[in-house]
Amino acid sequence: MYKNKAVQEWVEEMARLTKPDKICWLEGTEEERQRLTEEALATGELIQLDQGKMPGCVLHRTAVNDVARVEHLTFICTPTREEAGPTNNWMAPAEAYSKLGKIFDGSMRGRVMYVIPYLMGPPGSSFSRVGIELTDSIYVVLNMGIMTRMGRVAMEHLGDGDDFNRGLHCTADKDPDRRFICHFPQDNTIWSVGSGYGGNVLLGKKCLALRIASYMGRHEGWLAEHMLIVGVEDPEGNVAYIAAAFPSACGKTNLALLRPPETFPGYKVWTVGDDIAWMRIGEDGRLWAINPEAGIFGVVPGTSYKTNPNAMQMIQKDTIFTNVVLTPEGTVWWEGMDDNPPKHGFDWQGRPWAPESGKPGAQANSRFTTPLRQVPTLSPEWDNPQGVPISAIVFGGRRAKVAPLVYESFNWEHGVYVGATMASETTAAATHDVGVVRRDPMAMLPFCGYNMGQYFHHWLEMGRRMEKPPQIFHVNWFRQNGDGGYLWPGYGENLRVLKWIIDRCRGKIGARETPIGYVPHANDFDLSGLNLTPAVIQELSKIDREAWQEEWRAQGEFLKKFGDDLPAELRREYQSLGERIKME
Ligand code: GTP
Ligand code: SPV
Ligand code: MN
Repeated sequence: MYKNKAVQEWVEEMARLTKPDKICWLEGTEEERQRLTEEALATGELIQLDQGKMPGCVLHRTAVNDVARVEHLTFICTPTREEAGPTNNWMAPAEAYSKLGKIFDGSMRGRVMYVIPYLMGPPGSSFSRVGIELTDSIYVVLNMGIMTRMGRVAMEHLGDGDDFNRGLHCTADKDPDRRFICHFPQDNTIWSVGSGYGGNVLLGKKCLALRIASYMGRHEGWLAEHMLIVGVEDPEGNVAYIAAAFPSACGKTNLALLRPPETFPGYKVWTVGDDIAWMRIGEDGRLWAINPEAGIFGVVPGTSYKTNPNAMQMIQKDTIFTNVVLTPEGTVWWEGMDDNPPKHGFDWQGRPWAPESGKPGAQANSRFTTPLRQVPTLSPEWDNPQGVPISAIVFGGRRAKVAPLVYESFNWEHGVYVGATMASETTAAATHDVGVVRRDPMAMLPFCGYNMGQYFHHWLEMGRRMEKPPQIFHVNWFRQNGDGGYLWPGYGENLRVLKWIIDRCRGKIGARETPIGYVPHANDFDLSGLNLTPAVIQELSKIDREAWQEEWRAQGEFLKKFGDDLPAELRREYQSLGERIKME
């Protein structure tokens, strides 16, 4: 149906391998979406929710052993191990094609192969990239239809060229022993088999827009980052854009959809993106960013009218829920939604469930998929082909201790060091132990498609090429008191921190110099209307020298991994930090 020869030939080749009964080319129309939804409802792949209360909403349950990204089964397949670097799993391309080829062989027998053309980024933008994903899963098709610009629009962007990502996915038997997510950056190719979950299978997202795109960015002089993009408008109408990298399930969607507290009249927050930013240097010497996605694949637990009213509003219609509780009324529920769980219902596995059981009803990494156009705070600039100019880059993570609420780096090189050494407690977004502190440079540890030492070089180089680089900050919403409670109220109140960051970028206020960076003067930080005791404020902003010496040693251990690939600038930053935090 589409005339592009390169696409046709590749689809035929993949069909010879996977041997589907039928090939279905997708156009991205509403009629097509409805037809596929009905098919999936008929087979039980989707469950319809109450269409009066939640029009267009459906529920999907994944296999019990298939609920998150699988970092240990994710590979970068470059000709040499060196190119993948010390933080990635590596497999030689020939070995990967042969190993996965055997699993793919005949894997779509009796099934339909859907051909999903999709565009990452606004049509006509020089930022944008085309991918074609082949899959046997309607759940994947419907999610890609929300998360990307899918169908004819992508083929039109591609024209008769052959510059498209070749993505092959088959759900197969979901056997974790035969599950692999392989990336071939040199071939602009992704092969994913044995999973039906999120980041493993929606190939436009982590696989293309981060792993493959970061490799492209390195060669073409731009950045593909695990960052939200948000605009903050002050009462005078000035908008400043911030890009922020937090690891998975550490608050990007929430910050991107932030609703200002009542004590901030006149402030508006504009959502551009909640997970991924592609950034280029503009002719004006500034950094410009687009969101390549068209939807939100958001963490469900903890989402409520209190924490994230914008998200609650937008997921009442045309949303796919994955692994949440089904109530007897045909609606959904999850831990942290409200204090009124249904008396009984069905848990994420479809088993009868009651809150008294004491067991969670929703999976810890349950998700919603919603089109960006339903975001109440969507920025009018969200699909501007030029992107938006970034004033500040913010790194952050979950740290019960050590990292203060906010600090600013001394300059770009120091900021790159802060990003390269950032750490966070692990979450349920990937299959591994939860709550363990690990280094996660720029929140890209699981997503950098090449040698991370070279990635640090690339960041430093981008800084040198910019006349007006963004200022770089670090935040931590998750510092805890002795009882495991959070010291900082978070969510909407995070605007107070963003305001300080923007005031710093505009040169409106000074700051106090500490060994780790600049921190707010008490008078410059608006805490009006917050019920925080001076002791809590002090604890939130405390920089404990002993804890920081330990932190510095841990950073040094981590940086050793990169050997000669570690840039000299970061070695110097490490030494200077060591000097600054020495006890008198
Ligand atoms: P990914 O989609 O996995 O990349 O996650 P994300 O970075 O977008 O995280 P998200 O905003 O979905 O938040 C993850 C979890 O952290 C949710 O349970 C949120 O309720 C919680 N969270 C987000 N922001 C805050 C905050 O400021 N304070 C506290 N205490 N929790 C937060
Ligand atoms: C993340 O884990 O960072 C996500 C969810 O955004 S997934 O799409 O599964 O990667
Ligand atoms: Mn993410």
